[in-house]
Amino acid sequence: MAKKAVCVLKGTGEVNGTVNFEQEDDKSSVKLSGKITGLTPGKHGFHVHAFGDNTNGCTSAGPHYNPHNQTHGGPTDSVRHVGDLGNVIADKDGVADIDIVDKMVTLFGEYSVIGRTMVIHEKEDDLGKGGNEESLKTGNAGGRLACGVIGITQ
Ligand SMILES: [Cu+2]
Ligand SMILES: [Zn+2]
Repeated sequence: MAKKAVCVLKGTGEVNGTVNFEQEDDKSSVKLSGKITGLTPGKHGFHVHAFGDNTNGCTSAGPHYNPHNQTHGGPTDSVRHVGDLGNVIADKDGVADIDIVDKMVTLFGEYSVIGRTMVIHEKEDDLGKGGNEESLKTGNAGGRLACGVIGITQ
């Protein structure tokens, strides 16, 4: 049976948004749709982080969700964190429309992202190609502008 989830992103500034997840079954890709507003124009790193904890804001979400202990990469790379969804692109008004299909993020089974946190970042994710150590951990995407816990919806 198909599963749906939703994530409402909020931060300390003006960035906020909603992301809807939909997945037919455990073998199909997940579809993410939605919108984030209040961004600076251009690319912004977008990831699932490990913990569904926002106690101290987005920092408490921990690192990128990485159950298979890989290095950071882009969404089309075979070596990547499960949570690595690359970048979303904000237009001149600071609005990013989200339209992502991903085959590693899942709403099913042991590695389900439900209960974990989505984070939208200050800067572009270099997808692990930045040539430094941090690139292979975070993609040098900088600060966490907004985040929210991924929850079950109907
Ligand atoms: Cu992130
Ligand atoms: Zn990563």
